[in-house]
Amino acid sequence: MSDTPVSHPLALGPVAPPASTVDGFVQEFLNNLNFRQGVALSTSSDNDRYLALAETVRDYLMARWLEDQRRQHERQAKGVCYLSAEYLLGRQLDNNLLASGLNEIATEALASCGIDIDELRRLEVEPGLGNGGLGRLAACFVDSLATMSVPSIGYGIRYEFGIFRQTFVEGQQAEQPDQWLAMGSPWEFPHPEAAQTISFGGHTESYDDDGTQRTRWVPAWDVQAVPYNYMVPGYRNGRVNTLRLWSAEATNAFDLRTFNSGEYSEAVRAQTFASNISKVLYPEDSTPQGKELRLQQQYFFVAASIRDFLDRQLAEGFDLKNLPERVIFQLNDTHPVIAVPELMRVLVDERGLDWAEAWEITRQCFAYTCHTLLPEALEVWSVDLLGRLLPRHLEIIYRINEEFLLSVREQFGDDEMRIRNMSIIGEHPERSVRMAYLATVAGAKVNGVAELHSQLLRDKVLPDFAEFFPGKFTNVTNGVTPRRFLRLANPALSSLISDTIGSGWETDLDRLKELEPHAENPAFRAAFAEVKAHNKDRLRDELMLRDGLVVGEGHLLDVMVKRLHEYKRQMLQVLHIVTLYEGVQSGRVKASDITPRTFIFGAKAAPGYAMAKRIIHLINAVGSVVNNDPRVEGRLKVLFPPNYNVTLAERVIPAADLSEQISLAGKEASGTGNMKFALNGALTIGTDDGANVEIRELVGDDNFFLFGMTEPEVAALWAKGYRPSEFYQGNEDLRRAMDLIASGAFSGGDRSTFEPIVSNLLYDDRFMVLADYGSYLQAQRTVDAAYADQDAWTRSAILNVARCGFFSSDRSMRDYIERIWHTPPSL
Ligand code: GL2
Repeated sequence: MSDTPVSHPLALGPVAPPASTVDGFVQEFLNNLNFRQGVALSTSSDNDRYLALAETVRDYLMARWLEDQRRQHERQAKGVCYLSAEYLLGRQLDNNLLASGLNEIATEALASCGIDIDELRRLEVEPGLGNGGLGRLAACFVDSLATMSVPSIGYGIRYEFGIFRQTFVEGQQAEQPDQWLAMGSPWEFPHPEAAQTISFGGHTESYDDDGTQRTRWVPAWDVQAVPYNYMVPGYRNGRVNTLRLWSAEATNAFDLRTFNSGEYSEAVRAQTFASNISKVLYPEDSTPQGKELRLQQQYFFVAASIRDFLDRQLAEGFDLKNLPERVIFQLNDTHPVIAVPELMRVLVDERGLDWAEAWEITRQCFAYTCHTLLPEALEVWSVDLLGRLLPRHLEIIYRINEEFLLSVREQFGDDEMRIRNMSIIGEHPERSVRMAYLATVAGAKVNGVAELHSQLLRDKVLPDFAEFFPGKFTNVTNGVTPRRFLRLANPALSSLISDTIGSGWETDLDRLKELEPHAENPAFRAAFAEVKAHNKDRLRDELMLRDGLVVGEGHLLDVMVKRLHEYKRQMLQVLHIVTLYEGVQSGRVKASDITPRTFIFGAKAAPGYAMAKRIIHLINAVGSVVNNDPRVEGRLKVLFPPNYNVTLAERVIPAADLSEQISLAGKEASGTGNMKFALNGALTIGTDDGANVEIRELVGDDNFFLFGMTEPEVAALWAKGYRPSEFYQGNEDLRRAMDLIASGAFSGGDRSTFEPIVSNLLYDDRFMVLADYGSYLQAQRTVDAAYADQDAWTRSAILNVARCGFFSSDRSMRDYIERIWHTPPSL
């Protein structure tokens, strides 16, 4: 920055946004088309137009964004730094038009230029920088924080390739790279001048600092972390928060001397190596892979974020002892937990605080959210790898552990078993750092993501810690943003709601309660049913256009969309479908007696997860047989559009009648799809798992199809010894369905194709599909009966909407603020 005094009145700011009129919008749009894209309207491509439109929306938000950044820096109010390796954002244009209230103006403005805005909306490739629920939750949270004017920054990684694009080749999943940046990304602002240098490897050494023995880290190599800023507009409140995603680049672009001497690939080696760090999102969902590059990604983004916060967000001369009054770093799962030793390192080695002071600060500045119950999903890093990549951090972790175990001994005596169980360092199968334990020891609070999950976390996953740290454990039930998943995804229902209870529910979702009395009004029920029919038509058009798939007319729409995971039990639904089909093809059941249903699946499998990929293959195989067998008379359809993502979710969810939430009790931490469906008026068929429990409590048993074992029943059956083949023997429908799959009926007579699925269910069945099959089928029959009374069904659907306001992510944010962050909104 130069020291030349500012004299021009315009330069004194704040900057003025373009006029909020159709003319103002047209002017700005054409400016962008001409001056940024370098094209005339008459010669512009659709992509030029999309980019210019996005830039125009941005321009309207810019003044507020700059102002909010300035204000936050000036006020230094306590804020949240949300550290998350994933943000599954979904399309930005729609959301930003909605948030800024520019929808009508923009539509009219573009129409006056001869452009249909809806065609441009379709061009946006959504940034898929996340795997599933966890990443989408982070995106909902930053939306809510902006809407509630909470000072906050989301920090993460700008993956060059997000979650892979899924296609099916002969029914089997194939993965293509997700080139979301190929056509340019108008929503990001790179700031290479604010890059941070992030180091790796090397060794540590102690030295004498004026009589004090200190340690320093002598790293072996480093990379540049370049921030890319994204706007996060609040919903019509004029607030614009920041999402800052880091991209890795080489420190010295490349070695020109080596290049000149002809060793081209050697010369760009460092560049390649560095940019690999943010190259691609790991596509494993819930199960960590323990790869070195993954740890590099994690350290890379948290180190850059902490540095960014300390160097650029704090006022000059800020006393670090007051850090807990200024910030809370929320750890979204264990992925960012290496931030704990990093902050310690910065405070002790770089800022010269003594250990005890630094620890006092650190343990108040972090809080940890756990998102799983699967023991194999709790991340651990081998000491060997961590020590090689981050030698100083390993030393710090050892010391944190030493002091922690000392205090455990003080309280519990020399109970070696307990000490071993609580140690941050595990010994088997190899010496490793248990990141969830580190987060629990360091975090001011630890939360689960639904009531049941938080309780199991306390009682089963971390019981020793819960006893040692009373008061540290809490719950915050997940939520979803009503802006994207109701207002944007379901315009017809949104209009009906606003016409009935007025506007304002978008930011005060409890107001949906006011719909409840209208469930008794036949005219309202008719209008609600019409909305559902309209949404089904929209989905029918979309799936035809996108994939050439045909949704059955007048069918019950039964939807299961989520990652493919054995614990989520897509296989239960497959067995249900095969049971229905087996009845018809064997002639025992008349097709005309079956409730017409279209089953929709959407699911990606981690590329290395063989069983999940087999299940995808089976679903497609069942679909192609069932959909083409004339005996079925078109009454059953199985559709599996590939590449399920946020954009498709926005079309599928509002159209659904039935939401499948059928995980084995005790395995799904929360689920968030379950909330989106209920809010859009689908009835749930589900187990007592995750947030299903809370959904059922709120909507009432009459409006929810419950089935399956409870978590204690699951535990008891395990303890007793689970033999799935007994369930197979004991249930004729199940036997017939399994036998039909095993016979090769869905694999052209080849019995080997799906044999691994069948034998896994018969002899292992970790997630107790066979044990819950009978109860699931029974519940599905109840669904059929309930659906026969359309009016009663609609009434239940309305009550689902009216009673699920609790699941707004705004409420989740209020809970975080009250129970964990203590950060008031700053207007
Ligand atoms: C998950 C849980 O599996 C899911 O139940 C939960 O709703 C989300 C958000 O809290 O987190 N954990 C996880 O690793 N992924 C999830 O979706 N990927």
